[in-house]
Amino acid sequence: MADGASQALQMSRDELRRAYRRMKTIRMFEERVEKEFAAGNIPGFAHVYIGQEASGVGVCHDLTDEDYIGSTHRGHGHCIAKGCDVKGMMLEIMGKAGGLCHGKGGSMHIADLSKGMLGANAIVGGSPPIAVGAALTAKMRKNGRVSVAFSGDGASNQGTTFEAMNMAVVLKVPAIFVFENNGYGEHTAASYAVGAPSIAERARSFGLMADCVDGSDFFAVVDGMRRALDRARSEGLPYALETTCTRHLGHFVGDPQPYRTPDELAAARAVDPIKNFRARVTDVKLLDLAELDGIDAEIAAEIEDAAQAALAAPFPDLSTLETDVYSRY
Ligand SMILES: Cc1ncc(C[n+]2csc(CCOP(=O)(O)OP(=O)(O)O)c2C)c(N)n1
Ligand SMILES: [Mg+2]
Repeated sequence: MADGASQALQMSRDELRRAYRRMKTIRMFEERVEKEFAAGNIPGFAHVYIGQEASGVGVCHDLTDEDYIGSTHRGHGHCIAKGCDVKGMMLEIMGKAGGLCHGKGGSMHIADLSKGMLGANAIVGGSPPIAVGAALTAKMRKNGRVSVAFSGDGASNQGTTFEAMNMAVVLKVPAIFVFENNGYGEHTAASYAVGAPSIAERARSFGLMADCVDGSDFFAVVDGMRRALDRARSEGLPYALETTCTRHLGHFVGDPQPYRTPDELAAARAVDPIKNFRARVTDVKLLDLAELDGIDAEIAAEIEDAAQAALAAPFPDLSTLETDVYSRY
């Protein structure tokens, strides 16, 4: 397997810029979500993706708008990685009428079918069955699309996930199960709750080809996904990819995390996919720090604009209360 530096050399500058922009947009978007949540501007719950950016962005790097992803309750990063509009997301999370789902979905139900984003999902283990259904559609229509189910380590223990993996093998569909193992399901350590030696190992026992990569290393994730995509696109078969990540913050915004020691938290936060990426691409002199800092400034302005627009926007009108609730066929 090529190391990160040589993999960076094989990507165009535009590809690297796009990857950095997506990862940094996720980071700054989530920092703003934390702030607006604390200020009381976001209803419900918010689960941020800080520390896991390389996983979502690496997984989506070679996907097109036609490929599908199903997401989780921690879905903002997956949406941004798949190309969803940041302003539309901020409006949605604040419950505003101009949001991607007209302000009726909120943080845990953002969907954007124009980007192949089938939806965040508050049901832990909810996305694997949906992604298998989408993969079956792709198979029957012979359109070459693949379908990715994002799940966490906690979701990897759910019966829905087991059924979906079995069905993907039986039906021979191009479904890719991505397990983002950030070490915790809420407040319970994966080392306690995942009974198998590893999540990838357990997926293999279902008959899937499976792999485990460092989810804080964008290049390692892209590399793993290329193996998964090759199998899904050329053979139409499923794959499982475990990405090991660290959750820099609590389960939800405001979680005081009494179950993690200060040393453990400091070690988790020291693993930073964005710092890692900056070091890799500047080492090989493909991008320089000034250019990356310039991208940061552009993203900061974009997030500020999105937040101000969302704060100023109206809530949905009462007359639309019953629209967008059920799909009509
Ligand atoms: C079916 C179901 N059971 C329990 C919950 C409550 N719950 C919300 S998030 C979560 C933990 C999920 O952990 P993991 O899959 O590792 O994702 P992470 O939060 O680490 O991203 C639980 C148990 C739920 N939303 N749905
Ligand atoms: Mg987890």
